[in-house]
Order: sequence, then C-alpha cells, then structure tokens
Amino acid sequence: MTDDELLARFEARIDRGEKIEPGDWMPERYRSGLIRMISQHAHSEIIGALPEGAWIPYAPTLKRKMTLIAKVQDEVGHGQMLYRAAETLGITREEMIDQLLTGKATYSNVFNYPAETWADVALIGWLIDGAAIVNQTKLLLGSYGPYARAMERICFEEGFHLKQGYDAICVLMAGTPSQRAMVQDALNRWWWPIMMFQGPRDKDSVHSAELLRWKVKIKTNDELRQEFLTKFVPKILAFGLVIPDPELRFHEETKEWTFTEPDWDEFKRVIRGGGPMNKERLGVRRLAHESGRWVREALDAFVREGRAA
Ligand code: BYC
Repeated sequence: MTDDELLARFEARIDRGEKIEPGDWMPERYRSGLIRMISQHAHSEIIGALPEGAWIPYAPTLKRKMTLIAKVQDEVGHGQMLYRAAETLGITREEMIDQLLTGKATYSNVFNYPAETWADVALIGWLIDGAAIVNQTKLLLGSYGPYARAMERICFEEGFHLKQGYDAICVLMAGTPSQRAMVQDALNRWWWPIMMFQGPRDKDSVHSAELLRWKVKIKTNDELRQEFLTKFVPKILAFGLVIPDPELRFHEETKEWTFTEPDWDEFKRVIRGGGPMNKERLGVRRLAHESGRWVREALDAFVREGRAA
C-alpha cells in the first residue's frame, strides 16, 4: 500500500472509533505527537506530586496525612503508567526522564508555583484535580489504546483526589475567619495558573488541529476551559468565595463564559523554565534521580547476571 492509502485506512479506523494499538501502522506525526503529549503528561504527574508532597509532614491531622500520602503516591503511579504507555511508541523511559531533567521537556504550568499554606494543598486537590478530570475524562475516549486505557485508571483515582480536596476545603470554609481567609488567599493566587491549565487559547494552540483530527484530543483547549468554569464556578461561589476576576460572566444566550484573559506571556515564561518554582522542582527531581542511581545500577547488574547464568 502507498503511504496515502495507509493514511486513509488509518483515518478511517479512527473515524469508526477503533483504537490504534502499538504494532499498528501510524503516521510519524501521530507517533511523535503522542510521545510529546503523553511524556509531558507523565512529567506533570511526577513533578505535580512535589507541591503537595512537601506538605505531608505538616498535614493538620493524621487522617489528612494518610489521605495526602495516598494521593501523592497515586500521582507518582500515574506518571509510571504514562511513561509505560509512551514507551509503546518507541521511546525509552530513560530518554523521557533525561528530557525532563535537562529541561528539554516541559510539564504543566501549574506546578511551577509555590504551595504556601495548607489551603493551597486543599485547593490543588479540589480545583487542579478538578481541571485535570475535565481534561482527562476526554482523553480516555482518545484513539491510542494504551493512553486511553491508562486514563481509565487515572480518572478513577482522580475522582478520589477531587473528593479529598473538596472535603478539606469544606472543613476550612466551615472553620474560623482566618481559615476562610486562607482559602480565599489560595484562590486568589491559583486562579490564573488554573485558567491556563487547559492550554493556550484555541487561536494560539499549535498542536490542536492535528491532535483533534486524529482524536488524540477530543475537545479544544477553550472548550475544556469553558467546561471547567461551568462545573466549578457555581461551587466556588456557593462557598462565599470571591473569584479574582471581575469580568467573569456566564451568558445564558450562548451558554458561554467570558473572562479576563490570563497573562499568556507569563504562561510562556513559566512553561519554558521561568516560573517561581521551576528551578526548585527540577532540582528536587535531579536529586531524587541521583539518589536512586545505585538501585538502577544494582537492578541492571542483577538482570545482566541473570541472563549470563
Ligand atoms: N502547561 O498546542 P497546544 C495532574 C504547551 S497532571 C505547560 O495547545 P496541546 C496532577 C504545549 O505543550 C495532568 N505547557 O498543546 C498531578 C505546547 O508546547 P510544546 C496534566 C502547556 O498539547 C499532580 C504549547 O503550550 N494534564 O493533573 O495541543 C497533582 C502550545 O499548546 C500547557 C495533562 O498533561 C500547560 N498547561 O494541548 C495534581 C493532560 N498547555 O509542547 C494534579 C494531557 C499547553 O509544543 N495534555 N502547553 O513545546 C493535554 O491534554 C494537552 O497537551 C494540553 C495542551 C491540553 C495540556
């Protein structure tokens, strides 16, 4: 078959809703686009464990500590599942980790900001995991089998993350005035990074057109942002919290939100390494990677000797 015929057959399979599996023919740009997106997603899970992970020793109660440990462990597990899904496309885990540690690969903008108080931890669990669920429940309908299947497990666990974050917010909002003020302060700082979480505006999105055509993405960045607002703004307001955007408005006629655009120059700076916490986050990962070197070397030696025996 010619390349054009192979492409037509590949696209027809996607149109019929079939999953593409690792050994199947796929266009090179489908493969490389998936590697970029899945590995970036994996890095986000691994780095995303850090802001909350740092709060484990300071969790206010034993129950919160146990819950947070479980959540952070889940996030790292998501990273491992996603690295495994990306490996089926012909890249090794070592290559992906090297890209992360050398700053060649990027990860979600939101994890380059500090988690200053316990309310930040609660808010991350509620709204960042909430935004992630909006995104990931679409990705599980995606065309690449291993990524879509990893998403099933991940979405299931994200549901628990969201509930524990919401529960922590409920407790703080039913608490003292200073606890409520702490949540408001966290919301003021996290609102704009969260508004950027679903990616740049559709008109500035580089990869969307191709990824949508091949059903790697199911919704556009703007559609996901709208869905997040529809789901969460009423809940945020129901707590009596104030969203730090005076322009935020829902329009009944169009069923759409209008809002102040976040600072997209800041977004670009942050994802390219210029955020307040980029250096620290990567520094922690590099240290962890170095500390684990002896384990990797011991395992390699074990496998080599096992083969030789
Ligand atoms: N942050 O063409 P576009 C979690 C980049 S972790 C950083 O629209 P695309 C959690 C984009 O890569 C789950 N960079 O891209 C963990 C591209 O740059 P490059 C995180 C971003 O791929 C622990 C450029 O901007 N979720 O939930 O079509 C604790 C142009 O963008 C971001 C995922 O990873 C961003 N926010 O669409 C708690 C979901 N947005 O690569 C929670 C999987 C865009 O050309 N990923 N960029 O240099 C996706 O769904 C899509 O990749 C995106 C972006 C919607 C994020």
